Amino acid sequence: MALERTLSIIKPDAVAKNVIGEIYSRFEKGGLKVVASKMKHLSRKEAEGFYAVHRERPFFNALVEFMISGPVMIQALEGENAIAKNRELMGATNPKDAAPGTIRADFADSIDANAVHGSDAPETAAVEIAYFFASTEIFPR
Ligand code: RTP
Ligand code: MG
Repeated sequence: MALERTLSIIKPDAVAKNVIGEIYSRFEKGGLKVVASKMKHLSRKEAEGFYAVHRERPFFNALVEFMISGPVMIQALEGENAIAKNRELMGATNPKDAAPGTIRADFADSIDANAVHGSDAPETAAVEIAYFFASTEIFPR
């Protein structure tokens, strides 16, 4: 098992539903520690930069519009196999396919408004954490 960090975003739909605490509780019960955290209303430029890998995908514009539609809660999570663990807690991208008890099954409305983001690999996790947090804003315990 590897001690990892991953970047998590509670998307505008879930922030609007007032379930930040419920989602943090899932992280904590799943053995993940919140080691950095900030609420932010992303600019278009920030959202486009964050999702640059998806720039050529047909859903890119809709994704950016959605991500700037309201404030998001951004956190770095740390724990054993944190990247896979977070994605297990999140459930499938489309909430229709998400396993019962996962964050997306319980809080997401659609593949667009799907409540949370989680990094998908160690390389992307490192880039995504650095995109939002300076090293002085990360507090491992
Ligand atoms: P995320 O990056 O947000 O953690 O989600 P993911 O890995 O499960 O999904 P990814 O393939 O990276 O896609 C990023 C986000 O784009 C939206 N999406 N829409 N309409 C579509 O076909 C479609 N496919 C993806 C989702 O909001 C997804 O979370
Ligand atoms: Mg992804």
